[in-house]
Amino acid sequence: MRTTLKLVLPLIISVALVSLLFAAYQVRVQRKNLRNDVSRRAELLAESLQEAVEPLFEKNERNSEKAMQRVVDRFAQREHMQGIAVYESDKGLRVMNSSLGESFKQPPGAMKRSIELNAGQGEFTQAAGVPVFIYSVPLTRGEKTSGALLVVFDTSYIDSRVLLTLRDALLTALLETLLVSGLALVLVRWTFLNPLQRTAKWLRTLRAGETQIPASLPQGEIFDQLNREMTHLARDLGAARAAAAEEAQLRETHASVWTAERLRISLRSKLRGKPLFVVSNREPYMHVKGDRGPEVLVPASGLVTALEPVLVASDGTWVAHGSGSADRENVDASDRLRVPPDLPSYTLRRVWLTHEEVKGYYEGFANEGLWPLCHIAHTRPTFRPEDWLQYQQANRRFADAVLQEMDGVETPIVLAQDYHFALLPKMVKEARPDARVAIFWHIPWPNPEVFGICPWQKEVLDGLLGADLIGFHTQTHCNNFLETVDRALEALTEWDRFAVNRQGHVTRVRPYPISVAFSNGKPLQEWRNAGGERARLCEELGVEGSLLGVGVDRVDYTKGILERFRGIERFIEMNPAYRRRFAFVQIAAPSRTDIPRYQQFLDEVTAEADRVNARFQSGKWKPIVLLRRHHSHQEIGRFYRAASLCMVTSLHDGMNLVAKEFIAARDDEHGVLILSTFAGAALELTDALQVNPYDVQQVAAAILQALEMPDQEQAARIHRMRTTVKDHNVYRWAANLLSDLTDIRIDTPERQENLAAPGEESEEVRR
Ligand code: ADQ
Repeated sequence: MRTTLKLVLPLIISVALVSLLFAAYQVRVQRKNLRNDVSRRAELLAESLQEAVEPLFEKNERNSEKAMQRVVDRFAQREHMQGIAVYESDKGLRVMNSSLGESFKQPPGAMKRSIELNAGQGEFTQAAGVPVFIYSVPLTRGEKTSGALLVVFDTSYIDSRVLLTLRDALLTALLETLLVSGLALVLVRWTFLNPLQRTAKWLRTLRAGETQIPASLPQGEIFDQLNREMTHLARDLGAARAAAAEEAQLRETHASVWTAERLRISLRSKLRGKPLFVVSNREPYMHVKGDRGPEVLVPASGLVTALEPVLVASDGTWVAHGSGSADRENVDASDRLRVPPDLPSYTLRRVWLTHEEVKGYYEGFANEGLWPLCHIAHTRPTFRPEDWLQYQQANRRFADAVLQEMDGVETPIVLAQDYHFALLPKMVKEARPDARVAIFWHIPWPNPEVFGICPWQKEVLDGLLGADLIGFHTQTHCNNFLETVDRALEALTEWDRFAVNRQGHVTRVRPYPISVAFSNGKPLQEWRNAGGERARLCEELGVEGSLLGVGVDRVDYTKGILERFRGIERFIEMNPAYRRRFAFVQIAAPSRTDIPRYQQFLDEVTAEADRVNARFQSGKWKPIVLLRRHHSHQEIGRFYRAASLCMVTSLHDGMNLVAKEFIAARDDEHGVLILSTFAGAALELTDALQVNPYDVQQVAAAILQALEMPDQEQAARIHRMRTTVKDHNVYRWAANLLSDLTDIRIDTPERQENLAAPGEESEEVRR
């Protein structure tokens, strides 16, 4: 209360002062008006009496005195009137009303002045202690002013009226002050103090270790800003605490787990103050037009999680396609902006592409050509000369942007991402031979016969070999690449150190299995038990079933979604006891929908789910629940944690992060992973139930095995897989890749560097 009073005291004083000033003004105006009124009335009366009295005064006779007395007596009856008197200038008083009293026997000053000036004269004065107004008009006899007529008004009523007004005005001022102050007190408490107290309470709980952001934060322009900052602060504090706890725990267990912090510190010393340049098609932060101005979208990406700590530590630059609808309005004149928006720490350089370029380079050559070519999923690649032209042009555009960004930086470090940039390493290296350039290929590399289908395989290989280091997920992909180079190009393939030597330039080829950020600390979201979560999810979806399975994919023909549905169909067919008990939720994000094959595949997936459901559906139960939309990571996390099994049945996959995300999410050590042997992840996650997705019988059997697996076995398998994913998380991936890149000797490429042997890690990363 005291704080509130302190806050509103200046307001109370101001309101009181203004009210008092207004009261004083009112009183002044009233006094003036009443005085004007009485003087006007006196003047009018005196002038009309002057006309009546002057003839009698002129006669100067005894009986005229009586007549004058009658006139003054008759007129003296008016309101507030004290009386009338007539004076002779040399003889003094001639007639007056008795009410005037002794003090008027002597002529007052006003009378003398009116005779001297021969004009009406008035004054406010006191007579016998009573306030009066006197007005005097001259009386003439012949041509000479010889006397005066005096009108006297009692003005004590003016003071009493003014006093009354003053009292009312003071009362009003007091009431106003009380009302305004009361309202101000309530408003301040309501709109400021209470929300501030709630925020302060939250800060206290935050200090005590609670990282949860309260559901109802104070709203409003000021608070929105405050909330934004506080929320960031809470998140940062939570992350810092989790990192510290994780570090402490790791030290305790002597584990060599990589964390964002360890990566940041390690790479900072490796980069020796040099910035890192990352090139990818997709940007880490995208601006889109929203109803209330531009909004920032953060596409969920493991890559951002892994590379951001290094970019922040090195104040690096990320070059990417500006594909957001409000991207152009949110860059400076050099197409740059600082990110992350909450705490700008590195540069995002946006590259603009025309509609034709996007169609040819991204949709055409990359996604209709290289994607199906590299995945053995029996969708024919399409190679169009015009797409190839656009691919070259787009690579040139990105290369120019990187070159511009690294102008003035000595021996810069560049990491390009994926099959969109096969030509960029050579373009960069030709212009900047001092640069260390790596490219990470996120999809499989097929055998030489398959890659030979690409009409421009030589140019693609030539572009890639401009890099000093090429990374794949698995050793098999590395081997396929080296064999392809062996067959297609005139180059020295050094199988002993997994490198290609072309006219003195050495390209190392290494496997770096990508992963997820495995959080060791306390989960930010309160853990809810799987059973409860499952019941809630089923209710939200309107699904019947006590056992849930989950699949999470972009709707892509490489992910084996149709084969998965057929496996579920066979399982239900063979195990009727699971009808109405087991439901499979397929989270399916439509992807690349501008490409006809993808539109067609989305229809196929929908039709297949409908077909299987139509066979078995009964009441509220159906075997497949297809959710055709992008889900947030939080939403997906709920399904991961509630499911009894997760199915990854890719026909071919570089790695597959869904498999690792599922394992990372299950800190209850429950749940079974069914994993395709054709996903890169199968090499590491050997405790998954591995299946050939084309073998419908095997898939159905794996589902049964998963649902009937004893808890103990589930726990043992998932525990081992969690250890693997925790040790080989995405930070380790970045550490391995970037530390190998920084270890490369540019000046003497022929000399054997300190690089770890293929498939092994450097001593420093292993530690
Ligand atoms: P992708 O082919 O996209 O990646 P994947 O590794 O499974 O495949 O990663 C997909 C990511 O998207 C996961 O993080 C997943 O959670 C998310 N996702 C999938 N469906 C979603 C949905 N419906 N809503 C929201 N998010 C969804 C390529 C290669 C992979 C390789 C990665 C990383 O094809 O083999 O593992 O790059 O290198």
